[in-house]
Amino acid sequence: MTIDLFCQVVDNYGDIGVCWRLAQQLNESYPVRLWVDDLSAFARIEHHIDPTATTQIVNTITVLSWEVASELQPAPIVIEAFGCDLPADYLGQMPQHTQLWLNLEYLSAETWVEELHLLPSPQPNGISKYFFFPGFTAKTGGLLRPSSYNPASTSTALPAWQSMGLSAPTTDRIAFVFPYPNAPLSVLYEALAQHPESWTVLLAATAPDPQLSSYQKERLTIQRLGFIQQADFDALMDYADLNIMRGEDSFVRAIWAAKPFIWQPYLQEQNTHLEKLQAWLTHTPFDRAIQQLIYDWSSLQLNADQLLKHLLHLSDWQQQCRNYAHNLCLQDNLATQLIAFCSQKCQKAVK
Ligand code: TRH
Repeated sequence: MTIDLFCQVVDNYGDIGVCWRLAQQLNESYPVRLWVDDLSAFARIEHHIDPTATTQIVNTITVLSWEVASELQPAPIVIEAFGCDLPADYLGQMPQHTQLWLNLEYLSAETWVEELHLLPSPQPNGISKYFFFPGFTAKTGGLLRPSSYNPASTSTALPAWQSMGLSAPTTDRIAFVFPYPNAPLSVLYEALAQHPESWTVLLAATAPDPQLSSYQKERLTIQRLGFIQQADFDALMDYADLNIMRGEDSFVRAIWAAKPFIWQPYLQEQNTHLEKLQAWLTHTPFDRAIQQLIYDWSSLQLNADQLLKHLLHLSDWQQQCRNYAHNLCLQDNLATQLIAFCSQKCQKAVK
């Protein structure tokens, strides 16, 4: 049972970030062909990808450019990520070959997700497409989680500093920061500079250049990263003392790192992203002050004293994050749930 997973890179790296993670986990059970419309974005987060090759195999996964979609037969199981429109020729051929078609939706903690998860929707080519919603509750498709993840013993591996072009930080603490351009980084720098311990800030490739006062320059070490592989990105989250993440994919991975973290959701019109953020926060076991801190980062209301207060009690904050990761682990992860659904549906089709 081959799975075709289709990824369209809309903007940023979340689409390919989620798809690459998912492809590797599904590939533990079924052969996977990952179709990507923008291989150059993929190559930035996975250095084994050749952006000019329309067909290649990386980590035993066949990676295909959308350009060759008319040349190959559709797989028995087809997953489109985030409602991407599949190539027309491919859609036309699906009825002869495809048993199950799924749309992997964006992550949301809003309550309507439970009602829509796994609903079928008949399509013009005659096949029903099922909506698969990731989520935080038992009635959703769960979260992408490393398959070997154990909340009781999270990774203590050293990041591959040299291969990332970095020297190992020598400060007391490390903050790993992957923000949207409007994030209140000046507040972060102000708080970290006042902290009694010394801090290194690892700034992701896409982050704005830091604007520091001379006092902050003395107190803080800033290391700017180039684009690093997703596996290295994850290792940094596991190693850092504070993760400031964004979007969808790095946010979920930060949960499993079980270190103090702040999530900044993808910016949407009319502040819809703040509603999404609030829906998630009310699901978390974080205390009121931590919830407020995370909300205020995205609503741009945060002040340095508020952040510093939590940085001075990092171990309390970390314990809350550990408990949260532990609780969420009681739920099957997204890849396991997807595989179970595919097996159930395809068995029915064979009978
Ligand atoms: O890049 P993002 O902002 O992606 C966003 C969101 O997913 C959003 O929900 C979606 O609607 C929009 O894209 C289209 O943030 P995200 O989701 O955290 O994805 C970033 C991925 O890129 C993640 O897998 C980590 C990876 N990455 C690296 O591996 N190396 C790097 O150097 C960088 C900067 C990122």
